[in-house]
Amino acid sequence: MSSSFRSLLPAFRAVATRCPRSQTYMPFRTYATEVVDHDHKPSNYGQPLFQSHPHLRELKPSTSLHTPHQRQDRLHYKYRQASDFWYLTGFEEPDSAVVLEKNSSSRGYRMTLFSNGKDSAKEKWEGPRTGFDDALNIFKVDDALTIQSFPDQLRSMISLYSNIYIDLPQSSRKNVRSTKSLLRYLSPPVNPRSEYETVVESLSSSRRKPLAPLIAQLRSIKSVCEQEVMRTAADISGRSHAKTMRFTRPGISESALAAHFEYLCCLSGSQRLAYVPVVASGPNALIIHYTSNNQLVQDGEMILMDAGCEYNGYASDITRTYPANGSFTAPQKELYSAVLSAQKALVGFCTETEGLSLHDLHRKSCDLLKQELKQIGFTLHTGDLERILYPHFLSHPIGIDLHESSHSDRGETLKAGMVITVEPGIYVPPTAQFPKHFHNIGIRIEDEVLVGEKHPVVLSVSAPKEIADIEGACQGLLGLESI
Ligand SMILES: [Mn+2]
Repeated sequence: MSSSFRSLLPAFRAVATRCPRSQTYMPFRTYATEVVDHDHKPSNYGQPLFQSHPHLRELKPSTSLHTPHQRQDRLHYKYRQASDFWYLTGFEEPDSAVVLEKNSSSRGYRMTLFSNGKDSAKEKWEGPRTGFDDALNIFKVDDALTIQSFPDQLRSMISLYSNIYIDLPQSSRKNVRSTKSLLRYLSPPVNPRSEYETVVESLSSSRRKPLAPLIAQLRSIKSVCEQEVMRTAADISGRSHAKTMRFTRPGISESALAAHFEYLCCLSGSQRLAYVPVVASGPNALIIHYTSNNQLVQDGEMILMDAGCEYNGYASDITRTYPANGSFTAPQKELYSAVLSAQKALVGFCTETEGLSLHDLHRKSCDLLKQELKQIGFTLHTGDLERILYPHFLSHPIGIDLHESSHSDRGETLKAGMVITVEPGIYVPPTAQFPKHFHNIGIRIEDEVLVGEKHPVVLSVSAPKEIADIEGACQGLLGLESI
């Protein structure tokens, strides 16, 4: 059984739909009396302040930081169905639940969907809802019932079975015995809580088994249809990366690039971004999860852009690193080539016949990057690579969720039909142990790879990756325009 209610919001989605602060791209000047940390990247502060972000004039100490309107905006988020529930049903409305009962029918199970159903008064304000008759026909369920009847129905169903697969909400999993937290989760406000109490008590018995690990196994192998949707999602993101490269010029803000990317994805039919993009110019690229995206791009810097859209329920995840002015400098080119050749070798290992796990691939990525770095003049001591230069993992499974890894095992061998990311990176801090001409350069190259039996398929091929292609995209030589 699986249920989905509106009370759980993945934090990143709340952030993703927040409106970016408006910014100005005009050249600015400051005055000798203003204390400004010129060109300081990364910023010294945990928020944009006038000292680090002088182009944001509203941050001048005399201006108030927030308005009540901005605070209210942060409370809102765009509803997104729980992934496992959507995988099983395709149903996107909030306040819904589904029960699958094993039986001897030709299908092998009976499916009951609970939802709000039609309500003309509410629909006038909130938009249309699917009626129960339509639910039967469209979502191929055996029964479509009102969510109001869920506690009663669940109670009678539970008494019939010895094994009940159900996932408790994350927030109450830490304290499963806390009936109150589960009640808050299970209760739409209209139902008397006492009804749920009885049901929850019967669920707390030893008959209850976790459902999520079983669904995770199913979700890890993508059907041909899922592969096609993921290829489209990656294509939309890849083309948007290429066009954003063309759109980039020194002086533009990181947030303008993020907004441009999102705009392009939406134009191509994407419903939303799959995550808050990282648009890190220059030394900001050394911060792995840099999402403030609120500084200006300088001439001579590179931009590390980790961004992907969601399309028809599936996430995409691509990272490219490219020169702001369209041409790599010699050290940028040298370090980029090192990461690129490791990345391409790693993609080649993403087949079932190689028999590798994500852990194996990660170990290979460390070995390959060490070899590459030594060839371009790095002297590496134990731990330098893993702790300083490449502090993150190589890969994660991707699908309906960006990181489909909560129940996956990094030690499991790759199978045909899995989709994983391959994303090695090198981030060189300005310390004397590393060659000076690479200081403050951060590079990550991330593709989405469909594991094949004998051959890997790179889903994110539309995003330029070779040096000549990147410079061509930036300079407009590939026939690509910025919109
Ligand atoms: Mn990723």
